[in-house]
Amino acid sequence: MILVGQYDSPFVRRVAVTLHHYHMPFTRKPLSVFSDKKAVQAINPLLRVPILILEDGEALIDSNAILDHLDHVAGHARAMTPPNGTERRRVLQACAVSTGVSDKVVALFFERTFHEASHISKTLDARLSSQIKTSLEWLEHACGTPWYFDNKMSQADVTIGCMLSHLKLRLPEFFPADKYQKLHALSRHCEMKEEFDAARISANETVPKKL
Ligand SMILES: N[C@@H](CCC(=O)N[C@@H](CS)C(=O)NCC(=O)O)C(=O)O
Repeated sequence: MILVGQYDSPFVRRVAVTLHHYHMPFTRKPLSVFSDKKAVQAINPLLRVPILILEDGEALIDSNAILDHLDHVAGHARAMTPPNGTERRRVLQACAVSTGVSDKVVALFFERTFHEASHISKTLDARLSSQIKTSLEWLEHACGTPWYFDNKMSQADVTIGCMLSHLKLRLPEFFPADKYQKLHALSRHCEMKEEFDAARISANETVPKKL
């Protein structure tokens, strides 16, 4: 399998961490949605990553659809998203809020990076900022220890861990050291795991200053 995308994307990284956790071999093509536009769009019309190219050449897009496939291949006993019931709903809801935060962080970072200061929409900036803040508070409130749902690592941990490392990279002011103590502890716990370490962002995986 080939995973397309850079690890500064929380969506690409959640797929990579999951692949490592399941010990599924893959190679990576760290294409950029900016500097490798043509190559990415040739595989995904949305010009987005992650893309996972399967052994037979089929290209899967969207991290949720990719993880659904990987869980299926891993089987119920190993899948990090429970197969059904309350447990499944809880994990999927935590993932939905967490990937939603990442969507808002990407949108706000793009708004601030790709517009001249005078062209940044103050109302949009305030809306995105409030969505990020209230969602982080929601996640902090429900966060357990050592894992999000107490004793068992799940896809919620992978997704929240990747969301937090991306947030710290792009908009660190939203995640101060003296707030969100449970999420800080979860982030540290995740980043110490082998599968997170194997999907570390390298210095050349960046976003250009201009579009
Ligand atoms: N819902 C998608 C979101 C993927 C996403 O937003 N990827 C970003 C990278 S962080 C991207 O490729 N953005 C380029 C663009 O949309 O122009 C997923 O879960 O895979």
